Amino acid sequence: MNAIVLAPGVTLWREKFSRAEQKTLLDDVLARIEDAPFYRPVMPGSGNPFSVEESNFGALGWVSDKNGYRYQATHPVTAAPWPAIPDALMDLWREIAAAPDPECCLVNLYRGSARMGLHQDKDEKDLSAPVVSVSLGDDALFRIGGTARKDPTRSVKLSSGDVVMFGGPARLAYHGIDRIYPGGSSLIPGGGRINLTLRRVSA
Ligand code: MD6
Ligand code: FE
Repeated sequence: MNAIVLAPGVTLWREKFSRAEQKTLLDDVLARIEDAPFYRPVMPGSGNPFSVEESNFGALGWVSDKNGYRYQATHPVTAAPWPAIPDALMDLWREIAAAPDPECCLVNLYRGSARMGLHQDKDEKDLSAPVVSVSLGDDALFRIGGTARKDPTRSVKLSSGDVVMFGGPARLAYHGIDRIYPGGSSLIPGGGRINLTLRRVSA
């Protein structure tokens, strides 16, 4: 498929999931969310709420609370184990990642003015595996930089069905979501954007 290399180690596939595949994946995701509802994490220390709501699929979920960031096997509100990662996402990972199976699929829900500040994905023990992310719903302005916070950044609009992979020299690149463009997609009931981020956690 038409892979676009945005920077060394950063690859983008436009509409890797067709509209029909997006709908099937979304239905699967929302069914699993019934068992692991979105909740609003808070920042370590300050306790300020995230503007995104989150959940997870897989053996380990990424969570943030007053005590810090970590991976844990259970939902922080329901205490239930996370649902399994959808097959379509396992298939995607096996097609492009060239690494042992992912253990975490972080699910981010952006509504309204939700955004995600510039960050590194660095809570995983295995930094040799890439991180793979799938966008569904409204467009988003994604910003990527280098491995230092002060490095120059570039911005790219991500649309429903797009897939981004960070690996190798870009595994610890700073990145974030500056804004969502509301109302552009009818995929998600109630509007907004869902991002699914697949990660290998253990070495
Ligand atoms: C998002 N994505 O697209 C947030 N992380 O909503 C991420 O934080 C991300 O897209 C690592 C690799 C790819 C990503
Ligand atoms: Fe990230």
